[in-house]
Amino acid sequence: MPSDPATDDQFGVALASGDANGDGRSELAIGVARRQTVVVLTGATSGFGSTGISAWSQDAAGIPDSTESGDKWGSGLRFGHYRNATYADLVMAAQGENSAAGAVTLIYGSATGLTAAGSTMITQDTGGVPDTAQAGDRFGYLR
Ligand SMILES: [Ca+2]
Ligand SMILES: [Ca+2]
Repeated sequence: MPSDPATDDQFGVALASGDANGDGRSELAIGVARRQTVVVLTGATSGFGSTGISAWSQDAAGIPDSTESGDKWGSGLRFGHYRNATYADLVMAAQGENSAAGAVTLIYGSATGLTAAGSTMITQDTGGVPDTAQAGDRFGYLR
């Protein structure tokens, strides 16, 4: 596991399963919202092990925006097939982004699992999305 547990990390505040690498076995995404991190365990015939673990944040290469205290990135998680039927993609909510205006990041699945390539962040200021991002909107709040 990346990093050690600390008080109030909120490890597991959100959970989602989906087959990001198209091998028929689900990956498990775990939100660690107070660490602005999402940990993904890769499904395998032997079950989850110490390999096949990745950690995602807004500071990861190719992921939009940057990590700020209070983003609560990973406070909501969903897998879905937004691009094709084979690889499940992961949507991550950051309800605290920009003074809790909120944001949603979409990371696509691929043959090698989730990839930063093509990842995108959606807010109420994204073209075509109604309204404007305002403090406290909590866009993407899932609960
Ligand atoms: Ca899989
Ligand atoms: Ca941010």
